[in-house]
Amino acid sequence: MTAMSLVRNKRDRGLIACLALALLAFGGTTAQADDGYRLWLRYDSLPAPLIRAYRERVTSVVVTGNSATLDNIRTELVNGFTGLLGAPVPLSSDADRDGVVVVGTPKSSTLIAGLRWEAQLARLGPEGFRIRSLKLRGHSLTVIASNGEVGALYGAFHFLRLLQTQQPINALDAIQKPRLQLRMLDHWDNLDGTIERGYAGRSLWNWSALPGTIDPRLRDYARANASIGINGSLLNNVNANAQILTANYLRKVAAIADVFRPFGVRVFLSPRFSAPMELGGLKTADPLDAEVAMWWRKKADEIFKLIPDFGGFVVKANSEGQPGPRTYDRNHVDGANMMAAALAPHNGIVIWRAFVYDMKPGYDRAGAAYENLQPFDGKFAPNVLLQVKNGPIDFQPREPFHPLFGAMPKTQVMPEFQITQEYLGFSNHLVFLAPMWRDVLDADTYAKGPGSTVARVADGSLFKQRLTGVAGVANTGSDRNWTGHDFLQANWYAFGRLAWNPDLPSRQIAGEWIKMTLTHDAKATETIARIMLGSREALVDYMTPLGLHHLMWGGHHYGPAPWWNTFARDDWNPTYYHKADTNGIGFDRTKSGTNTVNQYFLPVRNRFSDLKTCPDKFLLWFHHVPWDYRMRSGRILWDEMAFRYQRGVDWTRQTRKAWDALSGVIDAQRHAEVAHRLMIQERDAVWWKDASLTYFQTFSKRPLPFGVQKPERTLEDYKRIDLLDDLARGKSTFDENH
Ligand code: GCW
Repeated sequence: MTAMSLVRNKRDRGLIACLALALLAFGGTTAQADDGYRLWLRYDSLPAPLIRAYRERVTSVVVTGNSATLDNIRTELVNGFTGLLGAPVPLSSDADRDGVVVVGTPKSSTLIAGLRWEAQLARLGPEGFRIRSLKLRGHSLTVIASNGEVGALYGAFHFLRLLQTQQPINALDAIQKPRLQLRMLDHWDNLDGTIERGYAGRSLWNWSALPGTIDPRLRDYARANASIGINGSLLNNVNANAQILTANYLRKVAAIADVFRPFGVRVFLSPRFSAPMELGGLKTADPLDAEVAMWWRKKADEIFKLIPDFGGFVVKANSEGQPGPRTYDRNHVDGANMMAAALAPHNGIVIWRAFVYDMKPGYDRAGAAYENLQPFDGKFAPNVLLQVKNGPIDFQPREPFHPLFGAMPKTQVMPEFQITQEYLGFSNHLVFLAPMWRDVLDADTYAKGPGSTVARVADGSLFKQRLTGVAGVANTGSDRNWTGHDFLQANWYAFGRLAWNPDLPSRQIAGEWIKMTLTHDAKATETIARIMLGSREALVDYMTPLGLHHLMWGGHHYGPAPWWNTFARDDWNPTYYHKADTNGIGFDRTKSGTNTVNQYFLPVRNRFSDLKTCPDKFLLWFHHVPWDYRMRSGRILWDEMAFRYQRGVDWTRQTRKAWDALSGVIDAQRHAEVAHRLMIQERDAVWWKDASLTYFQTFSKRPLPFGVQKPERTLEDYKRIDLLDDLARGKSTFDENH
């Protein structure tokens, strides 16, 4: 009994092969094959009527001045316009005719200096920009200006996006400024080229070839980030190897930083807390030891000498076996502030992770970070940010917002999202994550009364936070299309867009991405947007409905294993999280249980605590509920759960059909790739539903309600499926012949 034999795989594989062949034969008329490498920066030519309209407004590009960033702007605009408008758009030196696009800063461009926009540009900062259509000396121009060259680059990408998404450009008057200062991708990349929780190939950093050989792909990575405003990149795993701080590796890091700099991306590193012992030969890494502090100061000096704009450290300490200050009976503030003091003279920062939990008898992991960190509010140095995961457990398909948001008014807090899909079907499942992040950003903490949303905590407006930021654990890798599944490029894109403006609606982000990446066909765009916007709820339905969480196979976290109870650490076992018994199911976090619901402000606390007001989506997160409990839908809990699992499966089937119908619209290569992964997604959804319901049924002892398909296997069969072999071999999809 194997995973693949769970589905009618042969028939499905045959179907997809036929489809791919048919598309290869006939697809040439509609769309060329595409390997996805170009992401959302494709610049294929627009429809003829639009080209005619845009050409009046885009006749040449004027970017004066010399710098690597200005070079990037020139290249991007010339390539972009030429591609989109189907004929060369040249560079010129003067704005002496209609349709010239002028880009730069008051320093780089005398034309821009002459506009006297200083006051406004100053308010927008070095990354903000203004775009205006105006008349100058009788000519119609478009001016893209910023106080900083990177801001001008962001403006150039913004303007290109207007064309890519077919917006009007003749009467522009737009200003934009990023709402969050640090917009970071965190790479959990190991020095041996593997990526922890990475599902799209190997690390993009080729450490053994650096610094001598620079993979051109590094530039493309930085460029893609700049196009969506991402300005920071943590290069190594937070489960850190001390070697990254050796002189040898720092030279390699500096070479990467040189490539990223002209795109406005600064590098960060994750230091191992015990590095003074491992690299410096000290007897301790005690943060209050003078020699230790001195070692870090010298290390910081060394780094900044090589990389003057180095961002700083991201630290995982005393978490999941990592060393930290508590190893020496010190606390998190002692550790963070010691490192902050080393970086402060160079304007570097420390991002201290709040992902800290210990195991005590009868303890609730969901309350751990709050218990560990909240008492230190107001104690962290001014160049420290506390990085808090979106939810209190660990990047589950659905969690309520983390109770630390709003609870540390005197601490600079930044959210951490996971773009890579550790718990969400790896790179095999199509799930658009913007709606999930929106849920968290829009969640009202009530920390200062109504309207105290997580977005307002993050952007600093709620507590006048000086440094702000957001991090996303990257889903990129060496796969040709960067993210394994073509659709998961949308999550990289969405992360950048939300980091720039945490109020952007998911629908808008999806719409932009589809038009830039897949198609302009109106009907197809609508279908694809519908798929993307419904995908997260569907995944929650077929994996962990009604507030269930952490039911994944131990270790690799791919398939269902709600029965799993063999880890020595209780809180790594799914049984710890669902607590199913013959009476019911769910984790009681109210007064009658662990009472960690108490960490939320009123009235959120009461809303979650009361069974009557707790939203269905969080029901089993906060409550242990009897199987025959009457739900809002009128169904009893068991039936509702089964119904939701089925609904998730149904979605995957409908989605496959809808995608198949787009075969003439999307290029053959990406269409077939996506179709293949949707087949896997359906297979997995069925597997999740059947394994979970079969297992939970041993407690509920109730029949499946009408309309829910019967599982084909026994519980013992489901328990025997073991994917460890495939995953250990580094495959991002199952072996077809497993
Ligand atoms: O989600 C868990 C992952 C670990 C990860 C950890 C963390 C980098 O299973 O692989 O380690 O979170 O965020 O530190």
